Amino acid sequence: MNPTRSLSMEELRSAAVEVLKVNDLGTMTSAAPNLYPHMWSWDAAFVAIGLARTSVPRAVTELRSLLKAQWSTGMIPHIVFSDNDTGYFPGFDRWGTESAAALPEGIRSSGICQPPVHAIALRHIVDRGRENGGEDQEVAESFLAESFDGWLAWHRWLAAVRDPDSVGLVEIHHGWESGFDNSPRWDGPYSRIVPGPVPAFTRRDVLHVADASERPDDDEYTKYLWLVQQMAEVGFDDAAVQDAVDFRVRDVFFSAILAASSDVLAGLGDELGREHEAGELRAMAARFRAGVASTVDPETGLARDYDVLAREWIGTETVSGFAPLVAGGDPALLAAQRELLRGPRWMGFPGLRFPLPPSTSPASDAFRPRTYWRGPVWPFLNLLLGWACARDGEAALFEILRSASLEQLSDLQFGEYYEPFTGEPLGSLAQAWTAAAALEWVGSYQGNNKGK
Ligand code: 9WN
Repeated sequence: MNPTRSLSMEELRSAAVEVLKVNDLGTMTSAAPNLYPHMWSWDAAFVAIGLARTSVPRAVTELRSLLKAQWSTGMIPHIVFSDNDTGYFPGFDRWGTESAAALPEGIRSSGICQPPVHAIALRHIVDRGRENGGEDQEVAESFLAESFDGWLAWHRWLAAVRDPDSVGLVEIHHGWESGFDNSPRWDGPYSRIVPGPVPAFTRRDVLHVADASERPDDDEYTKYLWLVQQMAEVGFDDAAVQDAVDFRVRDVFFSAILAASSDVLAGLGDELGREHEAGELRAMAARFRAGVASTVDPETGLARDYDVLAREWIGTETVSGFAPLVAGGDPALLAAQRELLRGPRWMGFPGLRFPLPPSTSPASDAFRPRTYWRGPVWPFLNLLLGWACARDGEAALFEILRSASLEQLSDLQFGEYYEPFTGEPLGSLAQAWTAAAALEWVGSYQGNNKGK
């Protein structure tokens, strides 16, 4: 967005605020008004980052609601269901988590998790609180003190339960855990799953998008439900799930987020005088950062996932290959990755509407420009990449991501994902984390330009 058009920036800000209001269910924010009428774990973290730009107390409420749903094991579930039982499939009744021993009393949640972006959101809340001072600062700091142990338990659970052999990579048991549901990353593992009988189902997601081909297909959904069923049969017990489930993959992008977030949580721990735990978190960050770096394919320069059951690397050309940029670490690796990201297979691919990375490289055979995680651009991911650039002092790439994102989002549609060549918003409109990303980009722009 042209910086001189500050009026548009203000318009973008207020439209984004409106979207978060539309999705506001009181103490949680729905991921989207129709398609996703519940709270999703990693969406909630991005939403909290956006909310912190408008109301620190409301941002705190968002994370507090999520943390209330934390299982006694430490896991934070990927969906916390609202009372809207009809809008989304699979709903709480289909998950079978009711009988899971670790589900907290009175909570309705799914039984799997999503990437741990939460400490990064908490850092944003504390920073905004301190900038504003007064009550905002008090609310943010007391939430930090109140919630630190919850986030710590979450990170410990991921490290102990999902990386029992300390390879520095998080094992996931469902494509939904990655948040990249039907990415070509998972085509290999899913192709080997032969689902047993799955009770009949009626999908609702396809009712809420203009074109059903923008979503995963029914065969994909049958496998998604089969995995849920396998986990439900063993009561979502951590050890039993690992033996029972047909999908076991070490997810490099999830691992990178755990590395980055653990460092951030360590910093917050220092502020609370929890040096011992901060040290533990820094060691965790180092372990997962090394795990992520160890997956990089020397030929393509991209990080890879690992299929545990098939014992093979997954080398698809998706944006998750840039996991090292999120994890941080070795300057030479990061410099090479930034060059690749800005190069002709990614942000520099000819004809892109905006220089923003598609979820799958357009140069790959797997690329589908309109289908969900198979090609479209996801705005929240660009915010995450931008955050990592700011952390690493990479002003040039940060600025490209920010100005392109502001341009993209100035259509005021807040699409869930975007067609890379036309810039058309796809999936759901008024998607909460897209609006939150807009608020954060606008806020960071205005914050840097105060008094100019
Ligand atoms: C399943 C809410 C979520 C995101 C995911 C995205 C999509 C759900 C779905 O929507 O997943 O969890 O039903 O398709 O893939 O990243 O958290 O926005």
